[in-house]
Amino acid sequence: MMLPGCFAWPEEWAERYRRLGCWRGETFGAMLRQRAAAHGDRIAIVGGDRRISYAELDARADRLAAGFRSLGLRPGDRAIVQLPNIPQFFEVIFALFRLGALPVFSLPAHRKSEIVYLCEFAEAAAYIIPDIDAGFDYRELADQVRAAVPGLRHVIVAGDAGNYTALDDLYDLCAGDGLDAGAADGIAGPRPEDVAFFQLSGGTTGLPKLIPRTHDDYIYSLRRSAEICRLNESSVYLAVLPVAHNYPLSSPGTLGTLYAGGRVVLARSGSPDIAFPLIAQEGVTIAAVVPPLALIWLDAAASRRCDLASLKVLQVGGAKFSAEAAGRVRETLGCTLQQVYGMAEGLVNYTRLDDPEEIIVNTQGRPMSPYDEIRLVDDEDREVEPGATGHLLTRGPYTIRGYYKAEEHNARAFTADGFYRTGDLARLTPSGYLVIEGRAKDQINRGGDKVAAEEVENHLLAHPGVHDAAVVAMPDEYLGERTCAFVIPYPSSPPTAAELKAFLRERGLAAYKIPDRIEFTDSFPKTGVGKVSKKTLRELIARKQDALANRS
Ligand code: J2J
Repeated sequence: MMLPGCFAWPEEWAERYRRLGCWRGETFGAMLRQRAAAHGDRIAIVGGDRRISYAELDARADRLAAGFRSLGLRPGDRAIVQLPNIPQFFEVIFALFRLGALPVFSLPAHRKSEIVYLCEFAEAAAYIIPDIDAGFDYRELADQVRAAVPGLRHVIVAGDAGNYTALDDLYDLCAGDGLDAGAADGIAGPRPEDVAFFQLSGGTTGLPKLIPRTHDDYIYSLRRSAEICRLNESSVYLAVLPVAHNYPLSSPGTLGTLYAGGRVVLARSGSPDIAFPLIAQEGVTIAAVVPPLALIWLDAAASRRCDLASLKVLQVGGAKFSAEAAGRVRETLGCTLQQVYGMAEGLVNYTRLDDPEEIIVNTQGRPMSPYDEIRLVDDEDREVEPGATGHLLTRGPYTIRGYYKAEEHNARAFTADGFYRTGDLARLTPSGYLVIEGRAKDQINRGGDKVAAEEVENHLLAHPGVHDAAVVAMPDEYLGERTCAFVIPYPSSPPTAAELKAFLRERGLAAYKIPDRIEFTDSFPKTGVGKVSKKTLRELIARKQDALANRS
């Protein structure tokens, strides 16, 4: 039975995806076991001064799974995993997979507001964190989360645990009691069709949605991604983006690299000072970045001596990469650019490595699976003319059929026949490649970090001096977009912009969601039917910025 609150694929579709060979009945636990059998001594993960072989990763995942079980974690339990790019991330998630407990992947930037919500909504049994990362003490965050969520049973800390449970101690809690692919002590391991974990949606609503991904569907996406990116045992993948995010996790990402028996190199930051020496030392063959980071790499490579000879593929995705910058990648970095347009809900598109340069530079790729279905429709869900821009809808062997416990939202986010409404505006080239032309969803894409306007608006509305708020994207040369909040204050107690930002921080909102700019106004422009016209607000702020830029 599917976890309550999760939508399974209708049985005839599940059968079809099995018959077509997409879903092959694999699980993450078994996948690691097989890779350890085939490549035991090869290095799977490099992070800091640790080099972990496949055999070691497999054994440590077993020991940790047994430790989690001794602690009281059970199959089906949810664990919020908020770890940075450290090797323990992989030991933790494979241990949870083996146990059949479900990671909920949060980002290192999330704070009290996001984590409390996730713990409550997912009814989490455990919260797994580092001690201190990037100068932030996650144990203090855990103190606040514990106070707000009494149901949270365990806080597990990688590093100095303080008052909490040390991750390190769990490896030896039951020496010798490894979990044999999850089957020990009557615990049946998860089945391939079971939900393996939850990803977070970029979000368009007040609260982020949880995306249930099954072993079968996700492993299919890893296999296809690894094929398209031509990964094999000699591939070395550099992870600079936060590894919990769907893109560096699966496109092909760290898990796709492990699927192919390659090596994952973890970087704590994407800065060229850290990433470039790692590329040279470890012989990195493929790396994945977001557009703002690609721009930094292009500038750095053009202005300094660096040895990037091993790098064959630079993937750029998460937000639109300008054709101008895309055109500079091959010459400046000496590697092939691969554009990646994907989403945690499923559908991922790649330009292929041997595509003509014109396609690589100007498109966001084509679907990775021949069984991905794409529809481009107008506001009334009618197919648009060939070549015209429309709302992109999709359905396929690794695209979810519904968010977790979100019946009402699902009715809007999916069509009756199971297509996901991506919220993106796209057109198809005659050769079947997608070009992303914009977005219809109420979201700001801040250089790959997604900000749901409504979530920020709700926090602003909680301030006693705010009568109304509307959050929109404003163009930004570097990040593509930044966030601007238009605020109608109460005349009796108008807050300042600095006060509002401090207020949002105080409420525990992740830093990337704090508006970059706040504009006070006494009314909002309206659409014909009387709704706030965000289009007009976007145009207003873009004009203001233009005027500013021209003055300086
Ligand atoms: C324009 N917009 C893009 C691109 C994502 C691979 C790659 C990215 C993600 C991701 C992912 C874009 N050009 N190249 O999960 O596996 C915007 C779209 C999309 C949304 C999804 C993967 N690549 N986008 O970014 O769930 O608006 O996944 O719907 O975070 O990012 O965001 P997210």
